[in-house]
Amino acid sequence: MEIFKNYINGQWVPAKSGQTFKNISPANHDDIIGEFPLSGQEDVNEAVKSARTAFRKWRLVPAPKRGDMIRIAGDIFNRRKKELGRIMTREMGKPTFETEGDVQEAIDTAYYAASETRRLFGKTAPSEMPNKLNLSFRLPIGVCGIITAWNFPVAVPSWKILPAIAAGNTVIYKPSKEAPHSGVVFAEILEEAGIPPGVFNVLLGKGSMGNMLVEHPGIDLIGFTGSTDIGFKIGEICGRTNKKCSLEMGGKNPQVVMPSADLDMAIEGVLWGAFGTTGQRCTATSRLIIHKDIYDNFINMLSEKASKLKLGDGLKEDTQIGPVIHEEALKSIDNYVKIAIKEGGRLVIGGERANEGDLAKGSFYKPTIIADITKEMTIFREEIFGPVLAVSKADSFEHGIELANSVNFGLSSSIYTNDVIESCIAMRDIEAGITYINSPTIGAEAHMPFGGVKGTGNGHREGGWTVFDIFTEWKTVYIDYSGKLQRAQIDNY
Ligand code: UN1
Repeated sequence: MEIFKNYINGQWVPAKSGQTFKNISPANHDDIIGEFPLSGQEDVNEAVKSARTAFRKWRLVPAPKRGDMIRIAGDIFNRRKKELGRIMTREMGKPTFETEGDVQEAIDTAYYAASETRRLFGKTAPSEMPNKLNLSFRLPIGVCGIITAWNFPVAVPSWKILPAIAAGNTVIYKPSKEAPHSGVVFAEILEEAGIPPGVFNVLLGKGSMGNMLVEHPGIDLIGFTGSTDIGFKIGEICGRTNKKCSLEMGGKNPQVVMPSADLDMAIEGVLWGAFGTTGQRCTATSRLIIHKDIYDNFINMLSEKASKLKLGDGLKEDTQIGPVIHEEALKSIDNYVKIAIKEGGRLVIGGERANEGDLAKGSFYKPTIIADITKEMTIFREEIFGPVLAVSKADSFEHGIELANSVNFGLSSSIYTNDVIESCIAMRDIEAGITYINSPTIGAEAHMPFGGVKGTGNGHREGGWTVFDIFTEWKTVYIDYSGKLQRAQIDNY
């Protein structure tokens, strides 16, 4: 069996305790991917020491030079795209066309972050006083702890890690325990790109080790993508330990469909938004809100297409939908479906595990549509993270927007309409960080701000230029060349 290691200070090392954990493929439980170090406090201390030491030099490397290395990392991600795609599919399940897309997002992020190193603009402003210059510019923050989920094992970490390093920070990265191999390849790529020892470190392990990172006084910032429960806990610890903290948490993303929409296109949109990545995206379409005039017809057309989606091992060419991540997730998804039916939801298709033929080897769940969901019901409100779509009826456009907003999350959203007034009102009034007009809730682009409102986030935006607001802070400088003491607020008034 392949044995994997941590990457600390440019060295590949086992956990100090010698302990390991195994990871298996969700598409085939007999396929053991390897043994990974189960890191603990000593490993965290070592990585923090390495990242702190490296920070002293890395912050002084000119930003465009740091950008050159990030650009090379983008080239290597590109070169290894197919191979890395297969590694990711094997460990987390989504089909290779999706995992290659995931790597593509990292490539785009690398090139974007590299170019931003020549554009980390500061500002100058007039002084209140003569012969004085006021300016303000960005500086890196220090050591960043990055903790991410398994569903985008390369793209989501790249959104944080690459801009963090480009801006002059150093990083300790804890990949999810369900996607550790992708984390190892991430380190191999940055190593080959010439990122110096200690600037980027990878620690493999479980949630308890992530907690050690969040608690560690030698870490200045935590960047997290994952569940709302864990995110809120991280936020509390970062408040107590005074760390900057950027949280990307759950979603309950709606697609609203109005009668004026191109219905075939709206169906294609919801099929991809709800069942792509087996519904395991924080941006997944988990609620479909249909205007009453087209409600029955739309559900019929949609369920016919959804029941034909091909489930299978993501490594097979013809697979459209992969497994869910593990048995525990499958049980939780199934439990949500049972609750929905008990609360009065109408099961249209799916609602059970898929175990025909080879599917029995893994954790597969049939694409599921449950109609007549009202806003009081559990599956209207709670994130399921699986291939389950809750369908609700809207009496009017205004009611559709009200339903869209009647949850505690606000990441992504979508409306299908050909009415210009409805689309403008939706852009303004849907409570979400992202609104798509006539396209599904998934598919954010690397150079645009990404993040959510309400229970989804804590006010930060990754992606695009805004990610540098997370990974830098402002230094203000006053240069007085008057040759005498000028007292602000006193001599000039
Ligand atoms: C996530 O699910 O955590 O917009 C990120 C999208 C992808 C990213 C999803 N580009 O769906």
